[in-house]
Amino acid sequence: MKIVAAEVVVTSPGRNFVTLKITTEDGLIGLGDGTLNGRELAVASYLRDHVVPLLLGRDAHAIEDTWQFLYRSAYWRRGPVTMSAIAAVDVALWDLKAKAAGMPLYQLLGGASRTGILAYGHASGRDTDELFDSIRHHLELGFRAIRVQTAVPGIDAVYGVPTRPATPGGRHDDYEPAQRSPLPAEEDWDTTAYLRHIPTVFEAVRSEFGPELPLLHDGHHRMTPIQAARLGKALEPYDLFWLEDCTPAENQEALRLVRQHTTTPLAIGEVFNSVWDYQTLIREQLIDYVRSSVTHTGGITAMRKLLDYAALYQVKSGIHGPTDISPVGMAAALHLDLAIHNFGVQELMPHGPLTNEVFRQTYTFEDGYLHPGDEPGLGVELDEEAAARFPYEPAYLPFNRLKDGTVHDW
Ligand code: KDG
Ligand code: MG
Repeated sequence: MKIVAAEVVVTSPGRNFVTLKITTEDGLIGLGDGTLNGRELAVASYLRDHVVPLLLGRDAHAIEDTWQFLYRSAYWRRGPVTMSAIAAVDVALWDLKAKAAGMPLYQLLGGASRTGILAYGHASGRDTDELFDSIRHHLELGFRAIRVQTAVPGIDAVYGVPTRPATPGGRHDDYEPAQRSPLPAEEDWDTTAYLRHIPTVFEAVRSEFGPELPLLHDGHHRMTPIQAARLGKALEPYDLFWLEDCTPAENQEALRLVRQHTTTPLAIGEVFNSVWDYQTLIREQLIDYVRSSVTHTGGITAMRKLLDYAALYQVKSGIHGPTDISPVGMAAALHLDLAIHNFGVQELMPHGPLTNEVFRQTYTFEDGYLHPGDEPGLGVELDEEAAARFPYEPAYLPFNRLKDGTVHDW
């Protein structure tokens, strides 16, 4: 199955996406997602300028060998740009192998371990009324697990809570962090105000919606270890499914301190890109859920190994699924979710109609559960004519400053 062409498609149907399209000599097409929010063109160049020439003429079936070749021959290992580029190739090759086999990808990964993939949705509000309305809306959509983010008194803009709808006429809980602008937006932050407020929000949500609904929360890397420990402890009465990214986790050992103080389950890793970023966290059982995405962590090949390693320590999956993972990356995640034994939950932030026009998907969401569908391969097609109508537009994630002007983690 010789590779005869590899093209990088950058398109912006509502937001930017980088897609690798690999064609084999018998005309099969494989797709891979290489989208890195706010740094898309770096991955596009890595692929176009450095990887595509290495792919032409290779055997598309040799997935492990291609992965090891791209990882080791670069000499400069890891990092989000490299690992997103490798992921794009890896996922496109798995798509091709499954199409050649005439099977949905999950069959090649060992077959389905479950009938559906529990998904959590994002509820948010500027105040309790808006938040409750958003939770009810998500329950009506069928979600059986819900992430809760709210505004904090005294802070103008908080991660996960839109100050205005992302699309004209959209709902107020329709959140898209990347903003199309020549410069990143500046937001403000105050951890003390946040720590005071969040437990009161969960108390209100539990008394309105009862004890059973699985609730999640994303701390988005903003606390020190001792602050994170305090929040975890304060949230224990509200029985969270998980507290995500409580500290910036470059320092894996920080989680030891958090873990000593709280039984609130911890999820981490959406900004990680290698199993090495988790080595201490998993081996010492300092976390409960792995948040990596297939797109930023070297593809199916690397994620399968990471999740198998996690399984040895009863750590489960919670694959990252925001809108900046394209439908191709999302489909790859769903095939993996269905096949692995240590599945936990899958994030679902649905894409808008423009994105769905460019990427035609077969995955479904019904009654709270996702399924990748049974088309051969990933089950996603790229409409290149539609993609060409939406050229790349510069977009940045926001960043934070404290009241005294210091830059803070966003
Ligand atoms: O690009 C940044 C987003 O992917 C991130 O902010 C989303 O934290 C996020 C989440 O949990 O979905
Ligand atoms: Mg997150």
